[in-house]
Amino acid sequence: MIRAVIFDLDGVIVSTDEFHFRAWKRVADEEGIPFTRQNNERLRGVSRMESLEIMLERAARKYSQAGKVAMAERKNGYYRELLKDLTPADILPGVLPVLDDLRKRGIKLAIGSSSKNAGPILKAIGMETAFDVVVDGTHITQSKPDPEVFAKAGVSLGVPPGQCLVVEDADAGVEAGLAAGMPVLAVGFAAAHPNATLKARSLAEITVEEMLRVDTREVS
Ligand code: B16
Ligand code: MG
Repeated sequence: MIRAVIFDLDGVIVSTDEFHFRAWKRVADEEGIPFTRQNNERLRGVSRMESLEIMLERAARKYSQAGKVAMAERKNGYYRELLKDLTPADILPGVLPVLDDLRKRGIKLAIGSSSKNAGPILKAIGMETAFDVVVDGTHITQSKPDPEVFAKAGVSLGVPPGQCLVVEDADAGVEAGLAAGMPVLAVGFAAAHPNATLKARSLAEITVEEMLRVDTREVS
Protein backbone atom coordinates (compact mmCIF):
# COMPACT_ATOMS: atom_id res chain seq x y z
CA MET A 1 0.00 0.00 0.00
CA ILE A 2 1.36 3.45 -0.93
CA ARG A 3 1.35 5.86 2.04
CA ALA A 4 3.56 8.64 0.65
CA VAL A 5 4.45 10.16 -2.72
CA ILE A 6 7.86 11.79 -3.22
CA PHE A 7 7.94 14.19 -6.16
CA ASP A 8 10.98 15.32 -8.07
CA LEU A 9 10.81 19.11 -8.56
CA ASP A 10 12.33 20.29 -11.87
CA GLY A 11 10.34 18.75 -14.73
CA VAL A 12 7.67 17.13 -12.50
CA ILE A 13 6.18 19.94 -10.39
CA VAL A 14 7.43 22.92 -12.36
CA SER A 15 8.80 23.62 -15.85
CA THR A 16 12.21 24.85 -14.60
CA ASP A 17 13.86 22.07 -16.65
CA GLU A 18 13.52 24.44 -19.64
CA PHE A 19 15.33 27.20 -17.68
CA HIS A 20 18.18 24.78 -16.84
CA PHE A 21 18.52 24.03 -20.55
CA ARG A 22 18.54 27.70 -21.55
CA ALA A 23 21.14 28.61 -18.91
CA TRP A 24 23.47 25.72 -19.90
CA LYS A 25 22.95 26.54 -23.59
CA ARG A 26 23.99 30.16 -22.95
CA VAL A 27 27.22 29.05 -21.25
CA ALA A 28 27.89 26.43 -23.96
CA ASP A 29 27.41 29.02 -26.72
CA GLU A 30 29.76 31.45 -24.94
CA GLU A 31 32.40 28.71 -24.74
CA GLY A 32 31.83 27.42 -28.30
CA ILE A 33 30.73 24.00 -27.01
CA PRO A 34 28.10 22.15 -29.08
CA PHE A 35 25.03 21.57 -26.89
CA THR A 36 21.57 20.49 -28.05
CA ARG A 37 18.25 19.74 -26.37
CA GLN A 38 19.04 16.08 -26.82
CA ASN A 39 22.43 16.48 -25.05
CA ASN A 40 20.52 18.25 -22.27
CA GLU A 41 18.39 15.18 -21.48
CA ARG A 42 21.36 13.56 -19.71
CA LEU A 43 21.59 16.56 -17.36
CA ARG A 44 18.13 15.95 -15.92
CA GLY A 45 18.25 15.13 -12.21
CA VAL A 46 22.05 15.24 -11.89
CA SER A 47 23.88 17.85 -9.81
CA ARG A 48 25.20 21.16 -11.16
CA MET A 49 28.86 20.07 -11.26
CA GLU A 50 28.02 16.68 -12.80
CA SER A 51 25.87 18.47 -15.37
CA LEU A 52 28.86 20.66 -16.23
CA GLU A 53 31.09 17.61 -16.72
CA ILE A 54 28.53 16.11 -19.13
CA MET A 55 28.36 19.39 -21.08
CA LEU A 56 32.19 19.54 -21.23
CA GLU A 57 32.38 16.08 -22.87
CA ARG A 58 31.99 17.94 -26.19
CA ALA A 59 34.45 20.76 -25.36
CA ALA A 60 37.50 21.15 -27.59
CA ARG A 61 39.75 22.17 -24.69
CA LYS A 62 40.38 21.20 -21.05
CA TYR A 63 39.29 23.44 -18.17
CA SER A 64 40.95 23.84 -14.77
CA GLN A 65 38.96 23.02 -11.64
CA ALA A 66 38.70 26.74 -10.86
CA GLY A 67 37.52 27.40 -14.41
CA LYS A 68 34.84 24.71 -14.02
CA VAL A 69 33.61 26.13 -10.71
CA ALA A 70 33.40 29.61 -12.28
CA MET A 71 31.48 28.23 -15.25
CA ALA A 72 28.99 26.40 -12.99
CA GLU A 73 28.48 29.62 -11.02
CA ARG A 74 27.92 31.53 -14.25
CA LYS A 75 25.30 29.01 -15.31
CA ASN A 76 23.60 29.30 -11.93
CA GLY A 77 23.55 33.10 -12.28
CA TYR A 78 21.83 32.81 -15.68
CA TYR A 79 19.44 30.23 -14.23
CA ARG A 80 18.60 32.48 -11.24
CA GLU A 81 17.88 35.35 -13.66
CA LEU A 82 15.35 33.14 -15.45
CA LEU A 83 13.82 32.08 -12.10
CA LYS A 84 12.85 35.73 -11.48
CA ASP A 85 10.02 35.24 -13.99
CA LEU A 86 8.75 32.07 -12.28
CA THR A 87 5.10 32.21 -11.12
CA PRO A 88 2.41 29.69 -10.13
CA ALA A 89 1.51 29.60 -13.87
CA ASP A 90 4.67 27.49 -14.34
CA ILE A 91 3.29 24.63 -12.23
CA LEU A 92 2.95 21.73 -14.66
CA PRO A 93 -0.47 20.41 -15.80
CA GLY A 94 -2.12 17.93 -13.44
CA VAL A 95 0.08 18.74 -10.43
CA LEU A 96 -2.40 20.71 -8.29
CA PRO A 97 -5.37 18.32 -8.70
CA VAL A 98 -3.14 15.28 -8.04
CA LEU A 99 -1.67 16.85 -4.87
CA ASP A 100 -5.12 17.85 -3.70
CA ASP A 101 -6.53 14.36 -4.24
CA LEU A 102 -3.56 12.66 -2.54
CA ARG A 103 -3.80 15.01 0.42
CA LYS A 104 -7.54 14.26 0.82
CA ARG A 105 -6.74 10.54 0.95
CA GLY A 106 -4.23 11.10 3.77
CA ILE A 107 -1.17 10.35 1.62
CA LYS A 108 1.99 12.12 2.80
CA LEU A 109 3.74 14.36 0.28
CA ALA A 110 7.44 15.16 -0.18
CA ILE A 111 9.89 16.75 -2.59
CA GLY A 112 13.08 14.86 -3.49
CA SER A 113 15.17 17.17 -5.68
CA SER A 114 18.85 17.45 -6.61
CA SER A 115 18.50 21.22 -6.86
CA LYS A 116 20.10 23.68 -4.46
CA ASN A 117 17.52 26.22 -5.71
CA ALA A 118 14.48 24.21 -4.58
CA GLY A 119 13.57 26.57 -1.69
CA PRO A 120 13.27 29.74 -3.80
CA ILE A 121 11.53 27.82 -6.59
CA LEU A 122 8.83 26.46 -4.25
CA LYS A 123 8.35 29.97 -2.86
CA ALA A 124 8.03 31.53 -6.34
CA ILE A 125 5.28 29.07 -7.32
CA GLY A 126 3.46 29.48 -4.00
CA MET A 127 4.08 25.89 -2.87
CA GLU A 128 6.44 26.39 0.07
CA THR A 129 3.94 24.77 2.47
CA ALA A 130 2.47 22.20 0.05
CA PHE A 131 4.75 19.32 1.13
CA ASP A 132 5.30 17.59 4.47
CA VAL A 133 8.99 17.18 3.75
CA VAL A 134 11.43 18.82 1.32
CA VAL A 135 14.79 17.14 0.69
CA ASP A 136 16.90 18.95 -1.90
CA GLY A 137 20.43 19.51 -3.15
CA THR A 138 21.36 21.36 0.04
CA HIS A 139 20.70 18.24 2.16
CA ILE A 140 22.53 15.55 0.20
CA THR A 141 26.11 14.56 -0.61
CA GLN A 142 25.33 12.21 -3.55
CA SER A 143 23.04 13.24 -6.38
CA LYS A 144 20.72 10.98 -8.40
CA PRO A 145 21.11 8.14 -9.49
CA ASP A 146 22.30 7.64 -5.89
CA PRO A 147 19.22 6.88 -3.73
CA GLU A 148 20.21 9.33 -0.95
CA VAL A 149 17.65 12.06 -1.67
CA PHE A 150 14.69 9.64 -1.74
CA ALA A 151 15.96 7.53 1.18
CA LYS A 152 16.23 10.71 3.30
CA ALA A 153 12.74 11.82 2.30
CA GLY A 154 11.31 8.42 3.24
CA VAL A 155 13.01 8.52 6.66
CA SER A 156 11.78 12.09 7.31
CA LEU A 157 8.25 11.08 6.35
CA GLY A 158 8.47 8.02 8.61
CA VAL A 159 7.27 5.77 5.77
CA PRO A 160 9.16 2.60 4.70
CA PRO A 161 10.66 2.69 1.16
CA GLY A 162 8.25 0.12 -0.31
CA GLN A 163 5.31 2.36 0.65
CA CYS A 164 6.72 5.53 -0.97
CA LEU A 165 5.98 6.18 -4.65
CA VAL A 166 8.57 8.35 -6.45
CA VAL A 167 7.52 10.57 -9.39
CA GLU A 168 10.41 11.40 -11.75
CA ASP A 169 11.16 12.92 -15.17
CA ALA A 170 14.84 11.87 -15.33
CA ASP A 171 16.47 8.50 -16.02
CA ALA A 172 18.89 9.24 -13.16
CA GLY A 173 15.91 9.88 -10.88
CA VAL A 174 14.10 6.67 -11.90
CA GLU A 175 17.27 4.76 -11.06
CA ALA A 176 17.63 6.61 -7.73
CA GLY A 177 14.05 5.78 -6.72
CA LEU A 178 14.40 2.10 -7.62
CA ALA A 179 17.77 1.94 -5.80
CA ALA A 180 16.01 3.33 -2.70
CA GLY A 181 13.60 0.36 -2.94
CA MET A 182 10.68 2.56 -4.02
CA PRO A 183 8.28 2.07 -6.95
CA VAL A 184 8.66 4.85 -9.54
CA LEU A 185 6.15 6.64 -11.75
CA ALA A 186 8.17 7.97 -14.71
CA VAL A 187 6.75 10.98 -16.53
CA GLY A 188 7.82 12.89 -19.64
CA PHE A 189 11.25 11.97 -21.00
CA ALA A 190 11.77 9.26 -18.35
CA ALA A 191 8.62 7.39 -19.42
CA ALA A 192 10.87 5.56 -21.91
CA HIS A 193 12.89 4.05 -19.02
CA PRO A 194 12.49 0.26 -19.21
CA ASN A 195 12.48 -0.30 -15.42
CA ALA A 196 9.94 2.35 -14.38
CA THR A 197 7.11 0.83 -12.34
CA LEU A 198 4.47 3.09 -13.89
CA LYS A 199 4.62 5.46 -16.87
CA ALA A 200 2.62 8.50 -17.95
CA ARG A 201 3.17 11.41 -20.31
CA SER A 202 2.47 13.83 -17.45
CA LEU A 203 0.62 14.01 -14.15
CA ALA A 204 -2.38 15.22 -16.15
CA GLU A 205 -2.55 11.82 -17.84
CA ILE A 206 -2.72 9.47 -14.88
CA THR A 207 -5.32 9.11 -12.14
CA VAL A 208 -4.53 9.00 -8.45
CA GLU A 209 -6.20 5.55 -8.36
CA GLU A 210 -3.67 4.30 -10.92
CA MET A 211 -0.80 5.82 -8.92
CA LEU A 212 -1.88 4.19 -5.67
CA ARG A 213 -2.72 0.82 -7.23
CA VAL A 214 0.97 0.07 -7.84
CA ASP A 215 1.93 -3.38 -6.55
CA THR A 216 4.64 -2.63 -4.00
CA ARG A 217 5.49 -6.34 -3.66
CA GLU A 218 7.28 -6.11 -7.02
CA VAL A 219 9.82 -3.64 -5.60
CA SER A 220 12.64 -5.23 -3.64
P1 B16 B 1 20.78 23.34 -9.21
P2 B16 B 1 15.46 17.82 -9.87
C1 B16 B 1 17.76 18.88 -10.75
O1 B16 B 1 16.52 19.03 -10.13
C2 B16 B 1 17.65 19.22 -12.22
O2 B16 B 1 16.84 18.26 -12.89
C3 B16 B 1 19.03 19.19 -12.84
O3 B16 B 1 18.93 19.57 -14.19
C4 B16 B 1 19.93 20.17 -12.08
O4 B16 B 1 21.25 20.13 -12.59
C5 B16 B 1 19.95 19.79 -10.60
O5 B16 B 1 18.63 19.80 -10.10
C6 B16 B 1 20.77 20.75 -9.77
O6 B16 B 1 20.14 22.01 -9.80
O7 B16 B 1 21.83 23.80 -10.15
O8 B16 B 1 19.57 24.27 -9.13
O9 B16 B 1 21.33 23.00 -7.83
O10 B16 B 1 15.01 17.40 -11.22
O11 B16 B 1 16.20 16.75 -9.10
O12 B16 B 1 14.38 18.49 -9.06
MG1 MG C 1 13.61 16.44 -12.62
